[in-house]
Amino acid sequence: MIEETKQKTFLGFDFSTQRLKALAIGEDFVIQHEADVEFDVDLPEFRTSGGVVRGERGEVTAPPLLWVKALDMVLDRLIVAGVDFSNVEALSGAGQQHGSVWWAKGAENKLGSLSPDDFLHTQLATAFLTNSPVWMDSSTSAECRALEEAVGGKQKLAEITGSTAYERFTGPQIKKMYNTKPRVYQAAEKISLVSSFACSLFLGKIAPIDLSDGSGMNLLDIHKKTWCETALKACGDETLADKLGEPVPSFTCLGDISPYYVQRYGFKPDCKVIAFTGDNCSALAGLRLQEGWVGLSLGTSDTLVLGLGEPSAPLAAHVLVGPTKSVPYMALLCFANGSLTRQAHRDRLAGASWDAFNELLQSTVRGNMGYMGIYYDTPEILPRAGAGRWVEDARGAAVQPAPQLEARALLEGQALARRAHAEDMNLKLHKQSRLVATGGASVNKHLLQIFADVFHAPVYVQDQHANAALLGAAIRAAEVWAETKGVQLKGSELTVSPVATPYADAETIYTPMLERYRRMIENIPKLE
Ligand code: 5FX
Repeated sequence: MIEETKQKTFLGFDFSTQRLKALAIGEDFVIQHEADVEFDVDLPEFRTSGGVVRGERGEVTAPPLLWVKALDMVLDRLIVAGVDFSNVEALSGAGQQHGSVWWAKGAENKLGSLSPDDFLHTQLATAFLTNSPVWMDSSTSAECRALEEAVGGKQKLAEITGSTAYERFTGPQIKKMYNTKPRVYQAAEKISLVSSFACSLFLGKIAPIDLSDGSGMNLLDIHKKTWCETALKACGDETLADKLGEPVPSFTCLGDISPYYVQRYGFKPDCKVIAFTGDNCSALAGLRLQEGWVGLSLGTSDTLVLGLGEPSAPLAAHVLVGPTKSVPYMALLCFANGSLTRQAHRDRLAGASWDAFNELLQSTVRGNMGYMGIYYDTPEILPRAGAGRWVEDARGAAVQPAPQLEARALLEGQALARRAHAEDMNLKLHKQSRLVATGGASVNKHLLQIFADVFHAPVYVQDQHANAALLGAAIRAAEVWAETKGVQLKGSELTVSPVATPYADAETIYTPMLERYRRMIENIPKLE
């Protein structure tokens, strides 16, 4: 008798700004199938541009029904791609961070009694009270200042919630709704994040907010892992805690998939739904980061995702509760001057060729004979400073050195900045630490070598999938499912060997340069 061996499948979804993406992996975490829906192109009836609708005063929203309809479509596309839903053991997802979904009264009932004969979007057409403010919204500056004041100042809010107040964070957004559209606020049965809203669609009831994405609201006490009463009071009224519900760890198995998907799509009745989380949190899982590791996304801007043991209270950047069991906290750091700045100086110093630029680098030594540079072509976020260029020699005198010295000064300066600010966020590098690079510039081995030396840690490249958040959603589904079942999955390591390892003397060269970098930024004019 031939025994059928069904490959266990895990699904991940990413409700991002411009599209809904879905992916299936096997027990070995290898990608089997993918599908996606692009909001502007596939759902033109919602009239979004880049997945959002822009108002006149910095308001940016998206219609939640667009996301619901996209789910109907992406599930069909997964079938066409070859996914057999009856093999899916568990699913999870990621969502753009900070956006809020305002559920109308009776919405949870609708979620719990969906008919398999009809589309989700027709059954949920009246489930939402308003368009969802999303992370690109910048209209809540007044609410931010008021929240900081109510809690006892910028520093205090950062200590409690992991971030000073930001316009796109959900607390200030809720406060604006409470002040300007009190009827929507009052009528809301529940308020979800995009991630927990998406999870609710699968669960058939309103899903709890997870602690990691919940840390992007300016409302969560990241130490106690409960809502901060003072922040809640400053952003709404006594009903807000109930509207938000109790937050749960991101690695919570929330239960079985709604019967809707069993009857309509052939999912197993016991397919597990794992709490969804924010896209950046999910990326940490997709990069398989551990405590003391660094995710390095080298794009237009450079974004670092850090695995932390303990939180810090940053006046810039964000600390979030960790999305996986092995990472108690994480940090998110964004440097505005990334690849665009690297390219502009490559063009200036070597013409439009990375090979020519890398030759310049090769003709210099590690530590650059003491030449150091800070290059901001665009105003910098970390530290907050205007555009400018500061280059000095070993004695600290301002200079304009030869092109090859500038080439190295630029890249070493960027890597030193990434390490200094990561350490300010409480990153503790240790013997097992590593950097996992993604993004366009992660193909440049010379750049990665500099990062390896400056961090004194090997650099790996995420080569399985460019979208770490999407992959992370499926991996989280697999890992949480395996833990609840007490089984070991074959899910493999990221890559077998690092693409760059630090030279033995790297620490001696770069530790003093880190101190010099700190002194240099002291003297750079800061923006408020
Ligand atoms: C992070 O704080 C952000 O606002 C963005 O990265 C969104 O999560 C993008 F979806």
